[in-house]
Amino acid sequence: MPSPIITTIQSHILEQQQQSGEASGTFSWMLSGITLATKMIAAEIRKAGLNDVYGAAGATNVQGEAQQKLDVFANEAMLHCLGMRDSVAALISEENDEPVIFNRSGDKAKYIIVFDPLDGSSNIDVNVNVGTIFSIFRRPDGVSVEDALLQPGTKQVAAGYVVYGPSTVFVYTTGNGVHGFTLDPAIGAYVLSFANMKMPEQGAYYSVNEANYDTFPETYKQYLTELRTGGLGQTYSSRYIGSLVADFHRTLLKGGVFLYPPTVKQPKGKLRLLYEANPLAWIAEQAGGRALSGNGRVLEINPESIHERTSLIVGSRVEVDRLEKLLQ
Ligand code: P6P
Repeated sequence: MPSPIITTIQSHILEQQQQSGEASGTFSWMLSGITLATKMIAAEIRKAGLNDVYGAAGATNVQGEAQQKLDVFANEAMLHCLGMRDSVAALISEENDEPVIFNRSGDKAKYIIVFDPLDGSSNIDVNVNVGTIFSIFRRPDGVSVEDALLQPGTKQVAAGYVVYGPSTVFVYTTGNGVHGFTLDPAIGAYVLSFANMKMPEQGAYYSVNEANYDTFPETYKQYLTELRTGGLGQTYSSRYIGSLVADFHRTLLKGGVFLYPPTVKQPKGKLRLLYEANPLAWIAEQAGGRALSGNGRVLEINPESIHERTSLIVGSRVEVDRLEKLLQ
């Protein structure tokens, strides 16, 4: 018999913001902009194939990637729902070359939100999980918006993602642990389904695009050989969905390691620091895991540009510790 007692993400966010000391109401009002936008995106994805949202939109984004129609829809949903929140000072999107800066009077516009509106969208047409990733920073008092756009991941005040899969799951942290909510389509609400998520100390999966193996730096090849030959005291299976949010979500739940090492094509790594690596790194650490860039902790990187890329190794402590030791 299902219980009628539920915890919605709205009530959970209000509790969290009281603990995190963010201004009452402002924070939850802003996060509600993200939950609304992701419900709109989920609804559109569920109809993919019936509503002419398959395929390319005919443009390319700042990354030089062909924008899918759903990329455009998702980006517009996030920009619209968040732009309406007067506590938002600026928005940075994977799909926009430049930041969207709101010249709002007074000091209310305190937050900068960076996001990838629809990560892995090339998988949409083959019905594979995709996701939205976001990260929220405060604009320090007395600092201009422009000067507050590039902050290290340690300064995040909230981070999360939504994975659009068999169910739509919203995972977030404000620094008090990691919590997951499942969208209940019957009532249109995100309902608490994973309280205080903890990443296993060690897992049974490693996740990497093996097609790039020959161009990995030697240390990464040695590491993968160790994983394959029981070097970490157990056998592993390989799982690679090719959709970062889906590969990360599995790693958060089951443990193991996801890695996107430097390659010849992307010597600095492929994944974007601000709206992919940073939010997932913070969630991993809050859940007891770790996240490295190959040159240290992801969260300590001082960004130099809003779309900069990084290598990413994220997952359980045992697996990430081992690679860190090999890299040293
Ligand atoms: P590759 C999707 O395009 C994406 O940005 C991430 O979602 C995913 O982890 C990665 O690229 C996959 O890249 O080079 O393995 O196809």
